[in-house]
Amino acid sequence: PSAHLQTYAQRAQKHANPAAKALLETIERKKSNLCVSVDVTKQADFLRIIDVVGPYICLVKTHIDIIEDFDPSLIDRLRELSEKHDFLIFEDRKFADIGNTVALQYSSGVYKIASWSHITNAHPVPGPGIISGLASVGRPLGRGLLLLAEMSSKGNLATGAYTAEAVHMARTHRDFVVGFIAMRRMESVPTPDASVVDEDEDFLVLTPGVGLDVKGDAMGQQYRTPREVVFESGCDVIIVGRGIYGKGSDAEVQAQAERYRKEGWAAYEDRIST
Ligand code: BMP
Repeated sequence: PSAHLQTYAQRAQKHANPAAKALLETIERKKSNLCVSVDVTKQADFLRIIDVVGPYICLVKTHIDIIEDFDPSLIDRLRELSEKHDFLIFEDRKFADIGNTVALQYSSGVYKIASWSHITNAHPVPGPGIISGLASVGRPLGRGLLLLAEMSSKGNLATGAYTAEAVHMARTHRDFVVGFIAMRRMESVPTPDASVVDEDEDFLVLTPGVGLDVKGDAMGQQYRTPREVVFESGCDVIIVGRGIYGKGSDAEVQAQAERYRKEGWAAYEDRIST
């Protein structure tokens, strides 16, 4: 059966990439396909929110470059939280340059992303060299890469032939590309070279633009519910930002994390039982 009709545990057993395998195992162990995106600008808020939502998530998504008071000890604290609460880390860096440049951006600079982020992502726009560059750094460390095959925002250009080329690039680099940022499953996307299609492919689909209470924001973001994303569209992980961390008190943030975890998991259980 197609990957999305198997359990996360079954998929974990077969997955060759260590980061993807660990994520699938974590999802199963915690019964959570929820990734919280913690888009705040102060270290203290960042760490407090992650400590509150930690028990309910499989993955935390960061934009490390928006932290104003960043210093390298933040990464140690983040790592401690990831061990305390048993979740993986996804730096949403959206690399988008030639291979040589992204290899440097991934390994070096202030953030040294490859040294702490299990998963990161890239726009396919530069072509396959971006994967080679990132893989040269990430593969020896057991990291995984997601390609942005689609986006959640209104009017985005990642559609049609662009999405198909992204899927093709992933299919020809399965040792490092573990999945997609996308709004639906990609198995049925036809690629320019049918010979690279593998009936057993298992790309993880992580999906932002998830919200239960509002349909969008003032800058083009569009939200769907966990049920639409996981049950109807077959995606694997829901990514929720403001719907969780934007709710004020710690108690409310915790309640929202539990609410999204429950919704996402129920949608998955219904999916695999149909
Ligand atoms: P929110 O749930 O608050 O709208 O946040 C969504 C998060 O997902 C943001 O961190 C954003 O950068 C990211 N994201 C997105 O919204 N749409 C995409 O297509 C790709 C993203 O990475």
